[in-house]
Amino acid sequence: MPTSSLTLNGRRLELETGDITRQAVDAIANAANSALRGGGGVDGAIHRAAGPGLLDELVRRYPDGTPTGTAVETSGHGVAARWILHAVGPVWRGGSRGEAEQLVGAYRSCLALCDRLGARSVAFPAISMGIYGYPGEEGARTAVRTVAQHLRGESSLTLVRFVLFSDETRRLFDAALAGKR
Ligand code: AR6
Repeated sequence: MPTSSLTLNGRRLELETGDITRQAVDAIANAANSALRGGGGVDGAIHRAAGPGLLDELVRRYPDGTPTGTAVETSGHGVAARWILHAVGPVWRGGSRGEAEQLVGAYRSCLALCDRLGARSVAFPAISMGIYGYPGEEGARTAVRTVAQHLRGESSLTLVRFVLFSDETRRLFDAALAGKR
């Protein structure tokens, strides 16, 4: 599927189908859990691609992990990106437990880290939309809206790319992006 994109304030928001571990961008985001000790899904793939130095850095710098709705950074180790942003999205529990605010928080924390680090490009997976069970349509809309809001303001970022692992997830993000045009 070809890349879809939207330009906001001279900055690009792109959608791509693929594997986030292979992205040549300044930073990639990881859909982690609050313990920050690795896991399945995209977290497992990133740890495999980065190598054992990633877990060593997480254990050393973040002994207590990080709360749901926040993110922390490490270096990229074996991946092409310079930084990995470990974001913790919510587990879906029906929608009345602050899940939406926590999902927004996970994306915003990554975007704020990018600005602090001076990153110009970042790639995101569909945080919480796998093992954590966040409903697809709502998750995609929240992700696109949160990034679009950030790109309309001041930021070091000139490119934000969502890297979607399946055609179904890609379709949900395409629909969310179409709603922004
Ligand atoms: N590149 C891009 N996206 C991917 C990749 C990849 N290589 N692999 C999977 N995805 P999930 P969550 C997609 O389950 O829901 C872990 O155990 C996947 O298809 O990885 O936030 C953590 O340690 C889905 O669309 O993350 C946590 O315990 C999206 O990434 C928990 O899972 C997110 O799915 C976090 O669950």
